[in-house]
Amino acid sequence: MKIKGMMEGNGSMNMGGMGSGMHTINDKVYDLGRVDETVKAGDTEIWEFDNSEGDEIHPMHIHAVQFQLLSRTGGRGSLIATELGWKDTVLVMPGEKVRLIMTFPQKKGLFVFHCHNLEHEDDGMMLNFEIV
Ligand SMILES: [Cu+2]
Repeated sequence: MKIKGMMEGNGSMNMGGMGSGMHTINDKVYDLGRVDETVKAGDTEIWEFDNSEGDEIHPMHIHAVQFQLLSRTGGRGSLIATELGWKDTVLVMPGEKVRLIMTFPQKKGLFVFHCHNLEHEDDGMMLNFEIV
C-alpha cells in the first residue's frame, strides 16, 4: 500500500509488501516510536491509497478524522452511492487507487492509520501520524 498526501506532498502510500512476507505501508511496518506523517490541525489534505501493485484487499482506517472519497481508479473504476457519505474506513481492492479528502481536527496528538484486516494490522500494516 502506498499513500500520497496530495496537498502536503508526503509521497505515495503503497500497500502490500509482496514477497517480503510482511504487510507494509510505504514499505514500512509499524514502529511505535516513529512519526510517519505530520499534518497541521485544521488543514484539509487529499491522500491516495495505492493498491495498484497489491494482490490483497485492504480496508484502510484512519483515526481522528472522517473523510470523503473523491475517486476510485483501477478495478471497479468508480464510486458507488454508498461510498458518497462520510467514512472512517475505505475498502481498497487489488489493482485500485482510492483518493480521499479530509480536514484534520483541531485536536493535536499522535494517531494511527492502518489496514483493518486483523491479520494485516497484526503483521505491522499501520503507521503513525501526528497532528501538530
Ligand atoms: Cu490489509
